[in-house]
Amino acid sequence: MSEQNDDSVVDVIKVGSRKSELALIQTNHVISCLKDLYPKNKFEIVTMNTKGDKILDISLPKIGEKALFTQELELALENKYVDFVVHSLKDLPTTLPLGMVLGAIMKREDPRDAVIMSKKMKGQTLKTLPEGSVIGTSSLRRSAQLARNMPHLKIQSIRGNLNTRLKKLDDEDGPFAAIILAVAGIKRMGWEDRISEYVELTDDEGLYAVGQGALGIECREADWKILSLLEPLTDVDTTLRCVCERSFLKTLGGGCSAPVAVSSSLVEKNLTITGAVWSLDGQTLIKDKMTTKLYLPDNDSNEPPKKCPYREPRLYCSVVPGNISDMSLLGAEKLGKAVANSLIEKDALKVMSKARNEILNS
Ligand code: DPM
Repeated sequence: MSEQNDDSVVDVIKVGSRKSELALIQTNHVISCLKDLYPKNKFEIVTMNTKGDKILDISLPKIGEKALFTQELELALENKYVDFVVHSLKDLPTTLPLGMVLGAIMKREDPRDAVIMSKKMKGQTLKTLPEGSVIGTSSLRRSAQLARNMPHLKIQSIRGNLNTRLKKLDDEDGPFAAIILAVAGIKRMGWEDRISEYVELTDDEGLYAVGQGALGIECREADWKILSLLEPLTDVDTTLRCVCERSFLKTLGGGCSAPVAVSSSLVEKNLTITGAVWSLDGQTLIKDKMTTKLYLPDNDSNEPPKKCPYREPRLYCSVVPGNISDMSLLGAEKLGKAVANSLIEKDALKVMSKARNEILNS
């Protein structure tokens, strides 16, 4: 009885999720981290199908909507039907709908891409696959990189959740020799033993999608209760890198409608980002790399983060700063912008709008 009267016992927290196995694995992971921190809280998952789950016969770039996998969940958030939603960060637009924020970005999994070979091609690599072998992907980024580096391969769109894709790959009568997927998703599904190689192409140094491998938790901007609950889940390194990557993408103005990729690192206090844009056929590649030193407190100092003293917390590409200093976040944001502007000077926007038109007319 005394438990019931305890002030710290709060209502059940409702967590929105897509219905796919991967989405549920990710949502359950976040809930289990929160249960470790707050053993008295209760969580309930509310699952939903999104437009992206329902439309399976049109390629994603052609649908061209930015919030394809998030819209229904965001509506549920807005209507207070759920309290937060766990997303793969790379599926989230760089600007969230009004009133929505990323309350936390969690520690990133391996952000690279990997190849899963069909059983009939076991032992092969992308390089050794016979001329004309079909690779399944609906990512423009992956197909542009493949077209550029592996011209002997054919690319064919493949849709559906990860389980569906693996089934299509293993179908004896199916067209696919291999598929390319994010290592993060493969690992979370427990399919690591199916990875046959990591995608490391000649001129790409393992470039990946903005935010790939990280989980973002979306909640209402004014919901301080949920915001303070989520704050300890923030991973400083991942958040700084992802703010930089998102600021790069935001400056380019790209959703998933053109082949864009990044690679980033934070070593000591040096934040580095490589950003790249391709033409659809991979023939044109515009790329640059920059580094900046961030104003991070030393690991052994107890110095509190420097906050803007006279304002509401500032957002960084819709990310709540958590316990990270504004100075370092501003540095990360500026670096992403600088690389994007350098690509723009080299005509990246022309390459991107050409890609968009080609998709719309295809
Ligand atoms: C986005 C892309 C893809 C997903 C585009 C891209 C891949 C689509 C495809 C924005 N979202 O990466 O260039 O390959 O046909 C997605 C996956 C994950 C999150 C699956 C994957 C899991 C990894 C993660 C789909 N979204 O990329 O293999 O959490 O980062």
